[in-house]
Amino acid sequence: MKNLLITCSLLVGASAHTIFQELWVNGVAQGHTKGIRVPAYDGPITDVTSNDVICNGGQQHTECTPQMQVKAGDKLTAEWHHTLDSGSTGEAQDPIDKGHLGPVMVYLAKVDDALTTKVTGLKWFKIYEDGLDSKGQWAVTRLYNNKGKVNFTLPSCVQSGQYLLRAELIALHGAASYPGAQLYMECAQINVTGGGSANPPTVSFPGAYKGTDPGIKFQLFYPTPTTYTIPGPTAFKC
Ligand SMILES: *[C@@H]1O[C@H](CO)[C@@H](O)[C@H](O)[C@H]1NC(C)=O
Ligand SMILES: *[C@@H]1O[C@H](CO)[C@@H](O)[C@H](O)[C@H]1NC(C)=O
Ligand SMILES: [Cu+2]
Repeated sequence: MKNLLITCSLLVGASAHTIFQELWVNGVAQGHTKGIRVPAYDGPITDVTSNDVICNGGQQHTECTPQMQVKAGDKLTAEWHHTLDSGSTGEAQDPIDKGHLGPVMVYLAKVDDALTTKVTGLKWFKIYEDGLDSKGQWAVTRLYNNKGKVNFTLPSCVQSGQYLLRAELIALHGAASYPGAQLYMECAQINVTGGGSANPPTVSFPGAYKGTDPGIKFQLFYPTPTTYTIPGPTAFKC
């Protein structure tokens, strides 16, 4: 790789949180941390007005790998683990502490060059969201039970080209006041082929969330919630 203002070093954080660190395409793993701007530290972002909420701060690629090749309509899987090296340890806090309950979301932003693009100033649209179901189970519990994996579909009508794919999990155990909700997000670099001509409405990061959003300032305990409003726009469908 040449002329990249990024490093390829792998630094491992040590705290009880989580990192999106592997993308699967149609059931095939693309490689651990490959094509994902993984952070050195697994801790959350809590300031929803900060640029850190875009793709987890000024974090580095750990691999100088290029875009992952995906086709519009492909089945994708985002895989989270507690730390970058906890995936095979079987520890109870992998993929995340069970008490870190909340929603899971996926966004896309079209870019000229996914490998080198800056993360500021991009226009994002949501393609997946999962919150609290009618039985009272949270998206994070489903993620935990699926060993960190979340399946979603890349809409078949999105335009071909390069994107950052922002996969996000919000833990609400401290969200009764703001700042308190813990936002965990990383951005994968993808190159989409076989797309359509969709022109979905977009939002900005920061900007898409406010500290007063009912899905950001949220009482997780007493009484046990029965409904939850996922923050951000509704997920785009073709
Ligand atoms: C997710 O997709 C994979 C294949 O891509 C499949 O094996 C797995 O059962 C799916 N998981 C869920 C929870 O649907
Ligand atoms: C993206 O896919 C197109 C079509 O296959 C290909 O021509 C192009 O080289 C790819 N770009 C990158 C950066 O992978
Ligand atoms: Cu945590």
